[in-house]
Amino acid sequence: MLQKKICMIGDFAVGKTSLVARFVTEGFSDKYMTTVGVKIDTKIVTLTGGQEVKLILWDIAGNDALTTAATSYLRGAAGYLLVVDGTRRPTWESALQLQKAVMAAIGEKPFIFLLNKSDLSEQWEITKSMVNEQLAQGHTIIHTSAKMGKGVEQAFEELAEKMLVS
Ligand code: G3D
Ligand code: MG
Repeated sequence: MLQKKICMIGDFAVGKTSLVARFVTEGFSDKYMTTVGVKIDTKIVTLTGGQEVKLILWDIAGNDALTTAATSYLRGAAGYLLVVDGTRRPTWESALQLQKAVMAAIGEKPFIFLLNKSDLSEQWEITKSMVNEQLAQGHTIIHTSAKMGKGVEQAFEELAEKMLVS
């Protein structure tokens, strides 16, 4: 079966681990911790054309010194999810910086911005114009809530589709 590595990218506490946990517990999951501070989950998804692909999900474990833009973490990734905490605007600025850093490290690969914690709409700090600026550049943005399970499956599946056509 086709296998594709996906990296979770973004600041501390934006919800990377929660998104992976939400996604993989809806199906079968293998999980193991490497010695390098990375947690790896796998999940098989079926794409719209019926093709199956095994997603290998890489997530930084705990408060290791390793950062999500580290080359050792990114190596071999077919795509990545840039996670933003919608209630903390600096995490959005971070994601934009990280996207440039990741592209410099591994070249142009499919990615999607996730505006996570969409259930906390009263504390929302991401404006429409910030979103529109990215959309105008052809980037994909999906609102997610790891807490409510909203948009999570869509996010991983849409990235999988992008990786297979690229
Ligand atoms: P990280 O892996 O990016 O560091 P985590 O982030 O997945 O550990 O999440 C950080 C905190 O945000 C956690 O809270 C988690 O429960 C919370 N969180 C993650 N996703 C959502 C979401 O969609 N909505 C809300 N309301 N909270 C979310 P704690 O308190 O456990 O540290
Ligand atoms: Mg984490």
